[in-house]
Amino acid sequence: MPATGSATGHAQVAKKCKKSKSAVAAKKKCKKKKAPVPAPTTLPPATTSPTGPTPLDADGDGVPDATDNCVNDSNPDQGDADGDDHGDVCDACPQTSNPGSATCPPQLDYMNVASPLCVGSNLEAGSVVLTAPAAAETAVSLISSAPSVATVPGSVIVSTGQTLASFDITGLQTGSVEITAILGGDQWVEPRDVENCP
Ligand SMILES: [Ca+2]
Ligand SMILES: [Ca+2]
Ligand SMILES: [Ca+2]
Repeated sequence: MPATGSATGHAQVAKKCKKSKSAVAAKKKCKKKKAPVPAPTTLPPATTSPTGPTPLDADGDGVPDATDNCVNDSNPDQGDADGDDHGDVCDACPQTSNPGSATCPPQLDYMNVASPLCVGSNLEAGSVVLTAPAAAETAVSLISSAPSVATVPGSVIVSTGQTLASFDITGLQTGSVEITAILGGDQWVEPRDVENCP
C-alpha cells in the first residue's frame, strides 16, 4: 500500500511543477523546459549572393586588382614583354626585367652628333647620354647606315658613375648617313649629311 501511495505522490509533484508554480526551483525548471523552441532563426546565410561581392578593379580594364599587373593603368591585354610582372604600360623599363621593387638600370636618354659632319675624321663628334649614372660599365651599340659615308665604332662604353661617353666618327665622305645608338630596348637615330666644310 505505501509503495503505490508514494508513486502517486511523485506524479503529483510533477503535476505541481507544471501547474502550481509554488516552489521557486520548480518554477525555474518549468520555465527552462519551455525554452528550447526558437532555434531555426539563425540559419539564413544560405540565401546570400552565390557570386559574392564584385572584385575591385580600380582602372576598369576588366582585370581584378588582385591579379592586374597595372592596377592603375587600363591594360586589358596585360602585356609584359620582359616578364617581370610589371605590365608594359606601367613598367619604367618595359624591356628590362626589374621584378618587385628593383630599380631599372639607366637607359639611353639621347645621342648628340655634330652638325654638320665634315669630310675626314671628326673626333668626339658623337656622344651618348644615359638617363642616370651607370652602375657598371655600360656599352651602347652604334650603327652607321652607310659605312662608306661615315664610320662609327661598334659600341661606346659609358664608365661606371658616368652618364655620358663620346665617340669619333671617321672615314667621312660626302653623302647622307644615319647614326643609330642602341641600349636595351631604346634607340636614338640621328640623320646627317656629310659636307666638304670650308
Ligand atoms: Ca590594369
Ligand atoms: Ca614588365
Ligand atoms: Ca621591367
